[in-house]
Amino acid sequence: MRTFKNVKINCIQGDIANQPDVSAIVNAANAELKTGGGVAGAIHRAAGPQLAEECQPMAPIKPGEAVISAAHNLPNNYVIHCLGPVYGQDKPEEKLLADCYRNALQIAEEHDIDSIAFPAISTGAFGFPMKEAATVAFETIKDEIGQLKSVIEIRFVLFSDSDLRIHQKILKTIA
Ligand code: AR6
Repeated sequence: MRTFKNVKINCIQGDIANQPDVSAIVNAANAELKTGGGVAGAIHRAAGPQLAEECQPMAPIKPGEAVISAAHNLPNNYVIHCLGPVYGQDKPEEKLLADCYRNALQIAEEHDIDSIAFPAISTGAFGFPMKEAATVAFETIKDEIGQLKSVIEIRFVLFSDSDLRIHQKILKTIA
């Protein structure tokens, strides 16, 4: 766990679709804002079909963009959907991934959200190397932290133990 300017950042191993104590969870979405594999599949399954219905008019979104919806059958208040870059295809990848984190936090602020859980966007089907993605995520969040007023807790939910360890290690090194 690290605290920057009163904002707590922590990393846990778990399922992003089972974080009942945060106000918003972030979806590693597809452009169409439909269900899919990985995070998008888990979130849409848990939220129910109304999630895709609500999102449909907002689609398609572009890499780096974020949009917000209700959470339907999920135990949260909101889902913030981010389209990460496909590694090796959507360029510059690092900027587009940073845009996801920046835009998600900005939307969270606009909705007075106090706690938000992120998955490791782009690191599954989209192929972003885990260490590089974690570095971009934490550096971007640290840069944004001075702008945050409502968000006081940021959680990273990693699927595997090795992904958790990578994130914990990189979080420690952020100056
Ligand atoms: N909770 C937390 N992390 C998870 C979960 C979960 N339930 N499931 C997977 N991960 P991905 P992307 C990890 O592929 O790379 C989808 O099919 C996973 O191990 O979900 O942004 C969409 O429809 C990996 O580290 O997202 C899009 O087409 C990370 O979450 C596309 O994949 C992200 O994996 C988006 O690809």
